[in-house]
Amino acid sequence: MCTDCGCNDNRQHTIGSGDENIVHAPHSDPLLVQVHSQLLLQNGQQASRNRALLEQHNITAINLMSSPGAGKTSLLERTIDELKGQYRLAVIEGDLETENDAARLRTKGVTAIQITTGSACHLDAAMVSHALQQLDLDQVDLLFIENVGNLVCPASFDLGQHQNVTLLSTPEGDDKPAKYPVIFRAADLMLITKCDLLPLLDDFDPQQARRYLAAVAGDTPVMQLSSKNGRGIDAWCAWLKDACSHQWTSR
Ligand SMILES: Nc1nc2c(ncn2[C@@H]2O[C@H](COP(=O)(O)OP(=O)(O)OP(=O)(O)O)[C@@H](O)[C@H]2O)c(=O)[nH]1
Ligand SMILES: [Mg+2]
Repeated sequence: MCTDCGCNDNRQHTIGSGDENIVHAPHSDPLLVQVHSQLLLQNGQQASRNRALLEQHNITAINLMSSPGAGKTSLLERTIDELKGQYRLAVIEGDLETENDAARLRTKGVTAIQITTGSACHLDAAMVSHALQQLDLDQVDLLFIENVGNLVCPASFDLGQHQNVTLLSTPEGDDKPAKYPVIFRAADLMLITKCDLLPLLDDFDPQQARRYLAAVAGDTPVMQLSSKNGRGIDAWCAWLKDACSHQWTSR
């Protein structure tokens, strides 16, 4: 897909039905590894600058990551309804194409900057830096960054955020933390979304999802919610308020 994170690396791999049939992908070409390392180093430097800028303006930044369609924008719509009167909110939206998500959020009365990445399957710190230049940072308390829908690459790119939130929607299956550990390990909070669908899904067990998460990410907190019926949104907003009350200083 993208040209810089290595996800289009054509390494051979096979997945079988049992452990004996799993062939682990071989290590990449050392030159490729070097290029990726350099890229991640530069990204990290830009992310540190982004974070310092946000902190100069007392802004808390939350990076939302999930597979496509897990409910990131719907959650933001709900969250904006709940918090609009209490915090000055802004959103940076990441998608390959279209301004649809930013347009949805603007109807809620918040500033939303859309980044269209073209072919890149994640946001990076330079893209976020560019978007930050379009915001009046003195008018923002809480900034959401909705990353491109993808359970792999976004985890590798620091954007300058203060907290990572990874969404797992119930129709995706409860085994995703086990299969995509990197993005769940990066999370400061996992949200199990679309919980209104649980009565219809006979094979999503929230306790099993929590166990899979614990196996890869220890005691990362988990919340269950639904943007459709509003259950769990209070606890999520309380978590956000707690994040906003924190005095962030550059790591
Ligand atoms: N039943 C149910 N559907 C939901 C919920 N949240 C979102 N959806 C639906 O899921 C679909 C995708 O929701 P979005 O909020 O656009 O998902 P997204 O993660 O922002 O998607 P991308 O930006 O494309 O990655 C829409 O049809 C939503 O109506 C929920 O809590 N319950
Ligand atoms: Mg979206």
